[in-house]
Amino acid sequence: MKVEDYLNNEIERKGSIHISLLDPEKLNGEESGRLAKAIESAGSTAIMIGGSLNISESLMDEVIRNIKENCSLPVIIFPNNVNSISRYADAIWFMSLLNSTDPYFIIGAQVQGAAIIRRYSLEAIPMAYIILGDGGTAGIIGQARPLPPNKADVVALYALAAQYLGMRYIYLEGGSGVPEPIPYTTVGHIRKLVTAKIIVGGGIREGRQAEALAKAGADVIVTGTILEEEWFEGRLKNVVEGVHSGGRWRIKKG
Ligand code: 1GP
Repeated sequence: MKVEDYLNNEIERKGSIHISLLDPEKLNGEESGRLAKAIESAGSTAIMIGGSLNISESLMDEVIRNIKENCSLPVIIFPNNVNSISRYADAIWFMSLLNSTDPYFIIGAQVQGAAIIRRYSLEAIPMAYIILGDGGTAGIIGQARPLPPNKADVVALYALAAQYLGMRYIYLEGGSGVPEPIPYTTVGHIRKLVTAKIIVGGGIREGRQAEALAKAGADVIVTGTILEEEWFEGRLKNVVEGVHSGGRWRIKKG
């Protein structure tokens, strides 16, 4: 089954799903295998691989091969550039950083990456990437002009434009490791306007935050930084439970 169909089915079944993000720069092969097992047992639906700094294709290859040996979840590349494309992944977010000031991150890297994706027969899932607030390292590297997280009406128009351009997933990025996630009220406002799937990530550390974002309309919640803590398993489970509880609420509400 295609990864996009799998994600859509899981969203339909659970209301909202959780995806864990691993940054290859911070891992070696052995660690990534151990983390992948823990991620699967915590209830994540998929694993995303990517980071903003020091990524190479060989590093991506090594980490993805280890993950695939240790768990059965699909692996989706979350690219920062063309050097993130590995033949061993199941799919790649084919993403455009819509609020970048540099055309390279809107369409330039995509033109270069398209040939590689075709050569590796990777499934490309079209996704709009919109950076809000601080934006973390992704905002700096991607030359983003960050959108204020409380300006829901402006963010919503970016999301609507993305949907009209045919993007089926819209990622609202608050920035990895930021102190607070984006406001759930902003997610709720965008939910009313678009039917495309909404992904929310950046600064989510607690089940209650994940639950509020899912209830507001996030189809996918992504967390990465919590995996870097020594005893992360409890916190990860708590976040996944929050996502699924918010998802059940969405299904009930209809
Ligand atoms: C970063 O949104 C993701 O791209 C995850 O953020 O590392 O803060 O969980 P965290």
